[in-house]
Amino acid sequence: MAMINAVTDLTVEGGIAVVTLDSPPVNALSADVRDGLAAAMAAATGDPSVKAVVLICAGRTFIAGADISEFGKPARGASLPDVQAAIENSRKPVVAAIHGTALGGGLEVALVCHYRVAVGAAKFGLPEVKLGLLPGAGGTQRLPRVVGAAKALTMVTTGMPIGAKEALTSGLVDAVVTDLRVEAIAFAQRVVADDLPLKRVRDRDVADVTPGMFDTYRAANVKLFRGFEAPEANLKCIEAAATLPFDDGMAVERRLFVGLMSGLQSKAQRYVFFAERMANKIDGLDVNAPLLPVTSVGVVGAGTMGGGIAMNFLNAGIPVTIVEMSREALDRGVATIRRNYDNTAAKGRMTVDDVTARMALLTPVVDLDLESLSAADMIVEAVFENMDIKRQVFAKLDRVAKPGAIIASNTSYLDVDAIAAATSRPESVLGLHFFSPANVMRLLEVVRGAKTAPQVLATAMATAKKIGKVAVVAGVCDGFIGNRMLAARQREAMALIVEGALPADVDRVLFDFGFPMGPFQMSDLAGLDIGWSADTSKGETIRDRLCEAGLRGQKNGRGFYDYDAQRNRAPSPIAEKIILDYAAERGVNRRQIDDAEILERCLYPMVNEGAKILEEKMAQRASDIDIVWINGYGWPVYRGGPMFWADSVGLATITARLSHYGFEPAAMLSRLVSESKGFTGAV
Ligand code: 3H9
Repeated sequence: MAMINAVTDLTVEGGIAVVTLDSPPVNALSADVRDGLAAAMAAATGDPSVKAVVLICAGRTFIAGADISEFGKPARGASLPDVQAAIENSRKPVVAAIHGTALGGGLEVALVCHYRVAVGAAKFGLPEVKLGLLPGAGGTQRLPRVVGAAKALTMVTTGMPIGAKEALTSGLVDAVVTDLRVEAIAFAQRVVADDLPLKRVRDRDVADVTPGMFDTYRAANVKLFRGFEAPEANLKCIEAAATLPFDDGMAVERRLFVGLMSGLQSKAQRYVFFAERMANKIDGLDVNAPLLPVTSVGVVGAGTMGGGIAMNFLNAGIPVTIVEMSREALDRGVATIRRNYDNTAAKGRMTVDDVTARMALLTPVVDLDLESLSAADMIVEAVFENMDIKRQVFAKLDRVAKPGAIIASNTSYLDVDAIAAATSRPESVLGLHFFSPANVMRLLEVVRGAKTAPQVLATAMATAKKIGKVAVVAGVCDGFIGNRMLAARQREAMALIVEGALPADVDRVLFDFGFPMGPFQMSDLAGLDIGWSADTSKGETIRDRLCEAGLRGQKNGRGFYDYDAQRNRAPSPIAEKIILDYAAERGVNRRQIDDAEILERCLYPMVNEGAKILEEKMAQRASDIDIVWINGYGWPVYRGGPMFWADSVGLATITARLSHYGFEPAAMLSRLVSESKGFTGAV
């Protein structure tokens, strides 16, 4: 065995040079890997005893892409195109041996090999679009020459990978094997023995091109691609592959790649990639400390939230006992879970057997004393959002839960320390704030109480990862990270409609910014009467008056908007009159409010609140706040989250505009401005 460099080995076995890359964690194409590959190819092609080359990776995966952490830094090491040319133009056949995920630059390296073999669990994709990019190493020109224009178009614009079976039928791999190394070497020997041709993908034609296919695809995905620059650039590259000679297509790819790479959207999306992984890390916690077991879970409450929470654990194969106070509520909750699974199965996204297996993991119990939860490792309370009720539940749980069990509340804004104080073991208590629908939304705020034990927190974070959530640690404060900042936005949105804007103006501005909907559409969707009661309503707020007038939001087709049977909306004249009357009673001289003011007044106070959250150490880092807003509230990922976005706008501008509108800028904002720094250091 010859060591080429720290991450590359070369052995020659039976006339086949086996080049092994070993650069944990994911064999990304760092300068070392590129250098190693270049040197290994030179050594293999220069060695007369070598008849063919196998390129394989050690560790958990084949090359998972370019090394994203190198982007934006000065270039060093061998260039990727040179390495690819050395492989593609080699007179000796090169076989890629693929396991794990061949993604991005990894697949682009595989595509310059003459043959590809893979294990059955391997995945293949060009996910650059998720980083606001396009495959910049020939992927957009070579992939359609192998799998056809239509499949390549879907793969590059969605970034979704395909499995080995599909890769085999579409010609992306030549064989699916079991013992990768052994069978890849045997494959290479066969290529040599049978004198099979050196198949260069670049020499093939693009199949599957139909007239108008690009315009049709563009039109069909308007909603999905709204606001993003990268999907259209990816589409243009596949169009170029379908219509231009290879080298001209490569030139189009390069030009569009460079444009995206230097733009703010890709910078934001690359930042989010690392921010998401960073969010799972807890400052000051020993990563090697043992975790508590979570092999069974209890859920208190089978309402919408409780049912959705239970599904997360069932999906991960963890048995759940779900308790309710009445048979009727329990049956309704279980039926909803079952219906959700049945719907998923009907769409072909899970099998009927999967549904049966998941339902078999669920034990529904009518249990006032909660004693059926005595064996659970983790218990999540999801009862009505009321402190007295929550404290009663926690006092009961304290009596029945086994020692060491984690006891969590799904509260969305209540004081987790006050809830923990209802038990004799506040160290075992924390908040797990799931977002609705809890089985769909990726975000989980993990609320660390004053007395929560580090091991309990670490176990909750690990469990969150296991059930597929993006977890962010929050401190105990009103609304935690997400709802606290949302409240700042809601206050301003309401003020704006009193001062002169209409709900549809505010919603339009925020939709155009990139949110899936504006605040008033969101209120209508959630229901205007949440937390409202006819008995206590005093008509003091616009919301009170809307509810008193029978407007409830989407659920009765009347809210800030009127809705028809297809949920098409039109601004409600009743709501508008209520707003105008309300303003008139307060002597407000309504004025024309422009879009810039709407945007600034909705978003800058959120940034200000985010700064206070950081000052108070309620979030560990600015990027955690961004992860909350992207995954829980529809903040457009291409704008990087509120704190990244604030940096891109400029904190001096934001501070000045906050003062202009009468807000007191957070001390942290003023400090950062005086130090010429940003929140994230990423812009
Ligand atoms: C590209 O290829 C451009 C090209 O077209 C050509 C340009 C000329 N770079 O996700 P995990 C780190 S663009 C650097 O937790 P998993 C990650 O930060 C790239 N680092 O593991 C983490 O570090 P830490 C196209 C990377 O098992 C650790 O690896 N490729 C990269 O859940 C583990 O990651 C992609 O977009 C990278 N490319 O998932 C693929 N990838 O431990 C991006 C990972 O310090 N990667 N890291 O937090 C993934 O999708 C997943 O990481 C993968 C593994 C599926 C591979």
